[in-house]
Amino acid sequence: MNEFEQTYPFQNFPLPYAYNALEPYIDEKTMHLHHDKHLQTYIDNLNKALADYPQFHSWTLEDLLRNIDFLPSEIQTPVWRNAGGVYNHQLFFKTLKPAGEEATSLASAQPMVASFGGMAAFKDQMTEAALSVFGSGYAWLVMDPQKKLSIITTANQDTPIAMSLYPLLPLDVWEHAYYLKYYNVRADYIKNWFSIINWQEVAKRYTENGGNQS
Ligand code: MN3
Repeated sequence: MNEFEQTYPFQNFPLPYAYNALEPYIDEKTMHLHHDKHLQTYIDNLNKALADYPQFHSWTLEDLLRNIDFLPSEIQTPVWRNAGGVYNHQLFFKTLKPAGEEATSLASAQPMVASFGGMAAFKDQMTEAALSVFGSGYAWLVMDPQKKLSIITTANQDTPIAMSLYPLLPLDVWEHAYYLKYYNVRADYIKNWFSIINWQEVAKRYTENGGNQS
């Protein structure tokens, strides 16, 4: 079972790398707080919201987020916010990797960034989107049902899953993701994030969902 197949009670999966593995781009303390405190709080609150509703205990995060209207109205908001928080963070952490493996990783990116005009153009568009998020949210590389790729932004813990879009790569631009190291300079955090993208993982999601490798 992986992060996205699990059901109630949801649990926090360990990071697929050490807490300090993303240094110097993301610092160890931020990773501890982000994974062990912020993500854990979403998990705890999601479990709390669902505790008295056993009819949803076999639903995955995607089931919950795609069918939020079928939930009793009193738990729609907490489940929406917290299931989104769990899903978005699990994908964010999973699509990062230690710096220094860029060559193989970048080769995996080619089929996806080609549709934006190459890596430089992709970076420009992703950066522009991430800088445009007002307050807390994410920038995303997503795939639509016709397999077309695009870059979108979402607010808070809203997730593309609920918009019939398949998320390939999230960039968390909540201040908790970068403030300890970068303070208010979101642009520097974004610039460095490009060095620690796990493009192999992103490419795996892309092909598993029917993306064209040519
Ligand atoms: Mn976050």
